[in-house]
Formats: sequence, structure tokens, C-alpha cells
Amino acid sequence: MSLTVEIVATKPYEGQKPGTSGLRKKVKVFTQPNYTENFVQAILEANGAALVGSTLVVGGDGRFYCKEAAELIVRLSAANGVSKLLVGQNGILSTPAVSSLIRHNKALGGIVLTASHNPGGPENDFGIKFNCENGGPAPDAFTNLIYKITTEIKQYKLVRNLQIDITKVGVTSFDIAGKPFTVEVIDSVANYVRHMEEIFDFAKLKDFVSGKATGKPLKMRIDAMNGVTGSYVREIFLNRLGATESSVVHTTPLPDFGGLHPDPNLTYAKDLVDTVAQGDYDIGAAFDGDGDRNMIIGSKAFFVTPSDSLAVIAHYLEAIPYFQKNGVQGFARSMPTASAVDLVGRKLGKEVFEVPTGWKYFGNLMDAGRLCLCGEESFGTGSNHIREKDGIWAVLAWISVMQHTGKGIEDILKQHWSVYGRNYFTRYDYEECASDPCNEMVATMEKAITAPEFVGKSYSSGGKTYKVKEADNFSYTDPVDKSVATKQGLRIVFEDGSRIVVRLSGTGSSGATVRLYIDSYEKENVLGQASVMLKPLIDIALEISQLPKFTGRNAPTVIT
Ligand code: VG1
Ligand code: CO
Repeated sequence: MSLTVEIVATKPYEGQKPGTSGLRKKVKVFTQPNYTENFVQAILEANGAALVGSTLVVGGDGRFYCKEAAELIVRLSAANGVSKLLVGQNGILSTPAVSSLIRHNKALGGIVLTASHNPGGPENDFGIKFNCENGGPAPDAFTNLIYKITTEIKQYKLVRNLQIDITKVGVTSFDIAGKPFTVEVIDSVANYVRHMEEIFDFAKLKDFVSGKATGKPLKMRIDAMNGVTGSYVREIFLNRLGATESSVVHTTPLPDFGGLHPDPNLTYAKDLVDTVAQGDYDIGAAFDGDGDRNMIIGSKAFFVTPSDSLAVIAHYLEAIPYFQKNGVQGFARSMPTASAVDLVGRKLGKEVFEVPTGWKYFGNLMDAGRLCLCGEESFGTGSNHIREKDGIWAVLAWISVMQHTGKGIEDILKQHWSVYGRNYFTRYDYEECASDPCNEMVATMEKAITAPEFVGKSYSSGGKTYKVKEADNFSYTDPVDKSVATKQGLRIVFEDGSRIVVRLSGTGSSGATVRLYIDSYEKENVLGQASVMLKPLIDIALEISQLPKFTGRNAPTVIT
């Protein structure tokens, strides 16, 4: 039976502008009549003529409204001329798994249903983003086009009575007004696990995890935080690497993440931190809702900053078969990320790039063969095996480093600092502030720090004095396509290399979140406590930004 395409009249909704990583709003916003339909139609149209006859990947982190949205995307895609959809079973695919699938299947792109580290459930957040054919998040020019279409939209196309059961793996073909359309519901984890097996030496890791190689098993605590990684964690760490059941927790993806805030940091992954602090584990790790972020802690909850994690992995890349085979190209980090990896790059004679916040800025450099490893201070680490950050990949990389060195995490870090010195780093988040005063704060601060007399000024606190070397609102020209991104964060660099960065989050769903990043390098004094070492600079940052005055907050919501 041939199914017919229906043209449905609609009107634009305001504010469908993708942020740092897709459109994120409350579920109640997405479920308004035609809201999701409009946005998905805009994504499809933004692909232009390439859409007709294309293959797309669809899946998400399993949060509330994922399944309904996935089914809706099937009906819209069918009506808009897509030939084939690869849909994760039950709508489940981690963000890195989508990236891998797009590349593996040479798809035109993928629609990812996630609000990542934002809480889920009917009262919380949903999100949609588009990844392009290189597997990476759509670049600014593309998301601007999506947004433009949402502001002008008058109709969307739908095959209303297309029935599809995405709970079962299998292929179903349809005839849409005389043209074939195929939906393949795929196992959510199989392709990703295959990909990890190509990158890492699973046989060696299995002997290391089980203790066959060392005489004692590696004691792991992997916390999937009820996010999408649960299914992947069970297959990789239990079934393939032979870890014991007690090595993994919260491995059932739940629509509301079981009430957890699936953001792997010291505040929201407190349960993991408290458990590992008792001293019974060699490594602890947690992921965010969609599986692209990771937090690594060592025995007794020794915290590895994401900036250090990146630098250590860069230093030991030869421990991973993928890099032995493909070679090591350059490294990169987002601007607010501490520059520990730069020092490794310098030593190894590699190019190091500094890009704006958001994984979309790494893609061109990877596609051009100039970049193989990159990271963000926001618990993002990844390589050019895909075009997204990859939480499970990062844990496998760390276990590979432990196996390679025969050392524990704390020792690995201390040795690293003794060679390179240490970048002390912290980030203060002030979540859900009122928007207007935050915008005013940024405008006021930008004016102050870009005034000519600001350079050369000295600030003192806690017995330390910092002299301003340069200050700006960070802008970036992509070395490959020369596209320019402006106003990416206020940055003050002092003469000793220490930095203060202030920017507003682009992933929240309501109000404003202020992020304050503090970074300070010490060549010799590497064993201090970060909170103590950074206190003077934090005080100076609060003074220059006048943050307490503008936000009315005298303490951050989250410190990492
Ligand atoms: C945050 C992080 C950024 C990250 C982005 C998406 O953005 O700071 O580094 O790339 O989230 O991560 P913002 O604009 O809120 O600071 V995820 O795991 O949401 O896909
Ligand atoms: Co995420």
C-alpha cells in the first residue's frame, strides 16, 4: 500500500535557535503543537537537495519524549524524501554512537535526541541536534540556516499514518507516494562496540582488568548515571572485558535518569566520589546522559581535571593501537580549557589548536588531518575516531594508560606534573541566574577589560600579584574554512600565563548560567591544593567581573 504525504500548515515559534550543542528546552516547550515538527522540518530542509535519497541516523539518550520524537522524525523524514533511516532500538543511541554510525554508514547526517547533561523527565529538558556527514555537530553556518528556516516556516510534511515499531530490531520498507522508504531499527550498541574493539587492544585490556596479567584484578567503579551509556557499559566492561557486576552501577537508561542530574562532575556524581573515596577502587568513572562526557577519578577519589586528563592521554597515545596505526597528528582544546596539553604538544613537536567552546569547532581540523586528540574542560575528551567527544573511549584510554605504565592514576598524574609542571584549574558555575543582569555583567566587563588602560594593570590578593598581559572577547578564525566565530568568552591573560575566563552557557534551557574559569600554571609547586592555590585569582576574578553584584550570588552552584 502506498502511503500519502500530507502538507500541514504551521507558524514559526520564537527562539528555536540552536545553542552550543543543539536546541534545548523544557519537555513542555517541545510538546507544544507543531514545536518539534517545525524544528525537525527545518533541520531536514537545511540539508537542501542532498536530503532526497539520503540516509539519516536517529537516536538519543533515552530521556523522556525520546521515543515519541524518534517516531515523529520517521514520519517527517519519509515525507521529505529521505530514503533510509537507521534508528536505534527504542530510540536509544549515545551521541558518540551516532557519530560513529554516520561515518560507518556514510549517512548524510544524524538527528540526536538529547539535552546531554541537563536533567530529564516530564518537568525537565529535552533537546535535538543535527550532526553532519562527517559525524560532527553541525557548524555555525548550518545551525544559523536551521534557525532562519524556523523563523519563516509555513508548513511541514508528514506521512501521518506510517506505523513503525522501534522496540524491535529489523528492517521495514514502505512505499511513500510511489518511492521506497526503509527504516532499519538497529541494535543500539553493536556498531559502537565493534568500533572500540578496533581502536583498543581488548585482549590485553581483558587480561589487565581480570588480573590475569598482573595477579590482581583492576577495581573499577563505572557509573552510567542512568543515562544512555548503561547498555554500552554493560557490553564493554562486563561482557567483553570481564569486569565483575559490582564494577558498574546505574546502568539502566531511565527517562528521568532516576532523578539523577546526569552531569559527571564532583557535585552531581557525588555518589561515585563518596564510594571511591573509601579506598576500595583503582579507578572511578561517570558519564553524562548522552555519553559524550566523562569524569575520571583515581583511588581514594583522586580527581583528574579534564584538562590534565587530555594532557596525560596525549603523552601516552602510543599505548593505544589506533594511534600506533594511524599516527599522531595535532592536539586541540577549547579556549577555557587549561593549557596542559599545549606543553605535551610542544614537547612532541605537534600543532596545538585553541578553539571556541563546543565540539563543532574541532571537526574541520580533524577532517583536514591536522588533529587527532582534543578536549574540553567540561569533561569532554575524544579523538578523530569520530567527530564527538566520547566518554567510554576516554575510560578505555585511561585503562590503557594504566596497563601501559603499570601505575595508579595519582602516580601517573604526579609524574606528569613533575615533567611538565601543573596547570591548576577550576570552574565556578552560577546556574539559573536572571538573564538581563548577566548580559549586563558581560557587557560591563567587556568594556572594562578591552579599554586600552587595562593592559598593564596589577591586581593583588592573598599575597600574590598578577599583571594583565592581554584581554579580549575571544574570537576564532577556523584555519581550514576561514569561518569566524566572535564573542566566545571574555579572557584576561596575566604575565605569568594565568587566566581568568568568563562566559555565558549556551546549553541551558532557562535563565542564564555564568561560567567562571580560573587557570594558573606552576612549574615547581605542583602538589598544592587547587582551591587554595587558585583562591587569590578567584577573588580577583570576582572583583573584576563584579559577579556577586550582578547575579546576587555569593557562591557558585557547582565547583569543578
Ligand atoms: C557546555 C560546555 C561545553 C560543551 C557543551 C556541550 O556548553 O561548557 O564545553 O561542549 O556544554 O556538551 P556551555 O555553552 O553550556 O558552556 V554536552 O555533553 O551538552 O553535549
Ligand atoms: Co553530553
